[in-house]
Amino acid sequence: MTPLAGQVLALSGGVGGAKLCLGLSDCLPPGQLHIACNTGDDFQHLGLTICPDIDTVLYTLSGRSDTARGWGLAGETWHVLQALEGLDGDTWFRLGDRDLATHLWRAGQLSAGVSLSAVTAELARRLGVAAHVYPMSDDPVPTQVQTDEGELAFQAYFVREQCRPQVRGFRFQGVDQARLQPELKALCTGESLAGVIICPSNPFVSIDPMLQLDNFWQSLRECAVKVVAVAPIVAGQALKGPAAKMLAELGLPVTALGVAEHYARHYPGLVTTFVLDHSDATLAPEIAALGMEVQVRSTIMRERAAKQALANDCLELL
Ligand code: FO1
Repeated sequence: MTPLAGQVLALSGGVGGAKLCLGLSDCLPPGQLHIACNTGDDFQHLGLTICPDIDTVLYTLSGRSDTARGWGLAGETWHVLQALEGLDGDTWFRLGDRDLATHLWRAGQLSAGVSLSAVTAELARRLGVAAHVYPMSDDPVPTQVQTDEGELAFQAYFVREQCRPQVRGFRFQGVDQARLQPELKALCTGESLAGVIICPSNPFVSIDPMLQLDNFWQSLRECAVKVVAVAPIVAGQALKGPAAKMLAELGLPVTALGVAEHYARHYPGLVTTFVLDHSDATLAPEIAALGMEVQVRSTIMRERAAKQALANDCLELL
């Protein structure tokens, strides 16, 4: 493909987003890729700041992730967790021994007053990640899941309750006061942005927290660059996580169309191009009727080559 002039911004949650980011980092020269990570999943646990989506992106881009489990590090051991169990400690959220090293290092930095942005940039450098990786904000914006059993903090819903409660809605606590990460703001207001890719991440709990922060989505729309969104639902199923269950419980079609409708309703005019999988090609006319250009591609990213191919497709669409 012809090299893109300018910077590429990807918005990513955990596993699905990180896979596309890995493909993008293979296709783009070092430094041209900027990744905004959702921090709505972040929380305090055992006195540590947990940043699941940042870590999934960093571990994936540095080749360290446990691809079977979908989170944490490959070759992990669990001695600390077992010892904690012996102390009757909180073990519902599992931190492996190697992952704990990341968390202890981050805790030290944060308690010394270093911002989450700076900690993330330094961690990326130490792990050998060339892409710029940013938290969406240095201010906490913890996602609260409104369910038939009341409001639950995101990880209580996701891990402790295994996404079992019925979802009614979401609240991004502090989103009205939080400021967008400064380098992301600069990307939106400068001249260098070539395009935006909304990764195939959960629209409700990975992408919405970012877009609703500090007028981010309006700023992106005003950049007048292409915004390519990749559907996280293929043939009515989320490849990972509760996106399909959430669509159903919120009364939206459990298809790529449901995701496109969500983006069109909440962020009118933002998504210029919607990418869906070949198996969903029949949805193209209905999605096009929402005012988006529709492109049909292979969106399942099992092998490295499939990640690179989808990344290349997205870059060509920019
Ligand atoms: N997910 C689980 O299902 N169970 C866990 O015990 C768990 C621990 C964990 C530790 C560190 C980390 O970075 C992620 C972890 N995750 C765990 C994944 C995480 O809860 C979710 O994948 C994301 O928040 C959703 O993107």
